[in-house]
Amino acid sequence: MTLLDKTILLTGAAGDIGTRIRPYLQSRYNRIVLSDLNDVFDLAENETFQKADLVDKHAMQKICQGIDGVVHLGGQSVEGDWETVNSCNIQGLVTLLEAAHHEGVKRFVFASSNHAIGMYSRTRRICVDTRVRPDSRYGLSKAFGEALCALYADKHGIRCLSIRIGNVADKPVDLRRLSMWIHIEDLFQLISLGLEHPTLHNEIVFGCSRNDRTFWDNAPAFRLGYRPKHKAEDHVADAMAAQQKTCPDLIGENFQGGTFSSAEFDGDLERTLWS
Ligand code: 15L
Repeated sequence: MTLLDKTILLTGAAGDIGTRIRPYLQSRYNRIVLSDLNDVFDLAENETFQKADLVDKHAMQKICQGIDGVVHLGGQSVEGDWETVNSCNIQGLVTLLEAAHHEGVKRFVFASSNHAIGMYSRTRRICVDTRVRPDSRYGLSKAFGEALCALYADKHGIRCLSIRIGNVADKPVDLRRLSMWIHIEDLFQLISLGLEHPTLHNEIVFGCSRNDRTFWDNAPAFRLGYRPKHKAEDHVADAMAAQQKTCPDLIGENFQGGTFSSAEFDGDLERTLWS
């Protein structure tokens, strides 16, 4: 198969999604630059690795040289204290996008998260224009990232796609994930739309497969041409069996963000759910 003549930077390459997505990138693009704070192993012929910290301005400028498109999975991927979230996900993203702009990078795919809208009730069906309702400091950093992408798209012409990823796994691991699971092959489809769609300006899409129980109206993704292949419902028996083994979470079970929503929760449950 002929590979597209593009150089793609993948941050967070040593992480779970980074590791899963690498074979797909390898089979589609000519050159892939992997980056992470941790080591990455088993490089393919068309992969190189640069160990780098997202907040290191000089390292980010160097790494963005000659890059056509960035797939940004790096940073903090779960809840953290303010200092960590600020450094990894706020400062780190600012540094990377600023470097991308400086080096003339044309495309930026941002791994946002369902936790940007995790305080919505599971009874609500929302679209990407529904206002953000972060369920955590981590979720807030993802909402910030989506807004930062808008700024760099509108002011500097970088074509941006923010993917509010649900949950990447071999199959949905509980009841909540039946609504928001995404197979890695479907996620790659979204990523490649971000890297290649000819008229993309700046979009937010939900990163989920063909899930009957979805909380989300994913019309912008379908308009870009997204056609997910995988269905959470094909794994319903396994997901329900796994759900039986999870600890009850009387707060989290109401919210799209699950345990991220219930962590540190001391608010007014009814008022939050119905507003
Ligand atoms: C996320 O954003 C996290 O990165 C991942 O670890 C999962 O917790 C996922 O959301 C989820 O909501 O299942």
